[in-house]
Amino acid sequence: MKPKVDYSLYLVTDRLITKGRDLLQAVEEAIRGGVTLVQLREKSISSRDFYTLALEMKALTQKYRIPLIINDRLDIMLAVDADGLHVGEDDLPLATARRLLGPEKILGYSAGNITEALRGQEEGADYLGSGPVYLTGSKADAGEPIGLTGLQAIKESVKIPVVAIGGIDLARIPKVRETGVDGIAVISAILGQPDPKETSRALAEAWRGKANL
Ligand code: TZP
Ligand code: MG
Repeated sequence: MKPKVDYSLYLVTDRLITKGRDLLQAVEEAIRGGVTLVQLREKSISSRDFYTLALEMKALTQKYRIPLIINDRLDIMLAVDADGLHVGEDDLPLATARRLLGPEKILGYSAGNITEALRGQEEGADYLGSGPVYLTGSKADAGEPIGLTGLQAIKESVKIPVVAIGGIDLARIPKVRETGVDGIAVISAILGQPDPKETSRALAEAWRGKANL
């Protein structure tokens, strides 16, 4: 049986945003602060370096018993036996990825509109990453923000979990949460901050509706 996944605070990595600090250390602090799953998403990196980093990230996420998702690279996902794969429109087709992954692994899909969301659900995605909700400085080709209205429309069109991504920070959490989505995915709101542990704790508390914003 596929384990039930807590998508509430989804950390997506970018080793270039940690301002010189070690990525693994920053991710460990973030997990200790309350991150519920991690996606290793690294661009401009050799296959060998990606593989080595993925192995290290696997050991880390295993230590804290949270899932590790690999962005795009099915070969690396299989090589390190990660918990899942995240693909977008320009990557391997979902059905192909699902066939190679088997039924037990988590398969995520980037959906920026209802058409893509329905396709993702139809073709075997376990969850959708939807955005960018707001403007983001972390993905050059992210496209126009879909806003809270676009996000809510996607959430209401599918049965699988939807994770909001793009420009989400502490102050924006209440409004994002009101759309009914299952979690938030962030890069800079955690890895771009000086204290990833405290920032993650604040984001997790805000998601649970406990913070004073
Ligand atoms: N996909 C859509 S927006 C985005 C990705 C990977 C970047 C999110 O980064 P940030 O810093 O949380 O806006
Ligand atoms: Mg991709």
